[in-house]
Amino acid sequence: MAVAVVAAAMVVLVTGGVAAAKGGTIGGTGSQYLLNDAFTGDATRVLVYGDPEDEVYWADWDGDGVDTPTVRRGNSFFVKNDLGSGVADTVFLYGDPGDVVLAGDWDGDGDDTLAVRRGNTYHVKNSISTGVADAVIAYGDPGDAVLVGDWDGDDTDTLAVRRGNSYFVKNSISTGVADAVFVYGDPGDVVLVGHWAISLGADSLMVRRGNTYYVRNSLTSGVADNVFQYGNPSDTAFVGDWDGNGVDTMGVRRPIDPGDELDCGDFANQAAAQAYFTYHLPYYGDVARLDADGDLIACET
Ligand SMILES: [Ca+2]
Ligand SMILES: [Ca+2]
Ligand SMILES: [Ca+2]
Ligand SMILES: [Ca+2]
Repeated sequence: MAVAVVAAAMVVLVTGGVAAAKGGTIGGTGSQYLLNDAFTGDATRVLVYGDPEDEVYWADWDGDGVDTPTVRRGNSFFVKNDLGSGVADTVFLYGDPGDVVLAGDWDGDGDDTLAVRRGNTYHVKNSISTGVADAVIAYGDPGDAVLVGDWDGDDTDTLAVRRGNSYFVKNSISTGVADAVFVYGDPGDVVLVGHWAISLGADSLMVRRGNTYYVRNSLTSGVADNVFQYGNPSDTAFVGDWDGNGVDTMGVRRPIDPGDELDCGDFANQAAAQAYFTYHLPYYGDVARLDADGDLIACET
């Protein structure tokens, strides 16, 4: 892996776009997850889990090589360890309800566990259990977007902070300056972290623009090594290893298509109809045909 620059100090202060980070919550809405084991074609697995507004994390909770979802409600985590339908396999409590949490394999033993972020301090825990942190480190600034990945290929996940389109990579769970700095994409890009091919030694980035993804195979500046399209621009995208082959591929989160099942009379008031219309519009258009005159106001008469 080429190292672009060794940072003596991180002094650049640029606020980038929202980073969809490996490690953090995937964001978005909907209880349907459409996964693909390659970088082309249609979804090969469709999973429904949790509720549409749940906070969701995808990681390898049991160390079998397959990434699966966990839903967080307050400080309760509902872990699913396979990609089938059904209820949680495990429920555990962790941190405080308002904590920012990140998932990663901090100790390289194969399973992903949580770290709590408070400002620029990270309380790293190497087991899925309540109790004191195994390590507490400081990195970057409190407002930094942070990414989790195995940047050097030693099987342990560590942090990188993003400022605009600059990435400050740290290869150990320790306080200190960045081990490498590089630039990729634009400041407003959504960025995803993954291991894109067996032949690659470490994780690297892809940026998302609409439903087009620009994959870079190294932590260096330069043009994309692979460009592909997946899903719809309105989807929430995330990445993971769904078949356990060591390669991370695409998933998207999207609400379930409710079909044309409701009419204006089924809603308590116009506001409720409008909320339903607005929520589904980006994914399925006017699915319940609530906006007959096409002015984007539902059930106004
Ligand atoms: Ca797993
Ligand atoms: Ca671990
Ligand atoms: Ca590493
Ligand atoms: Ca895979």
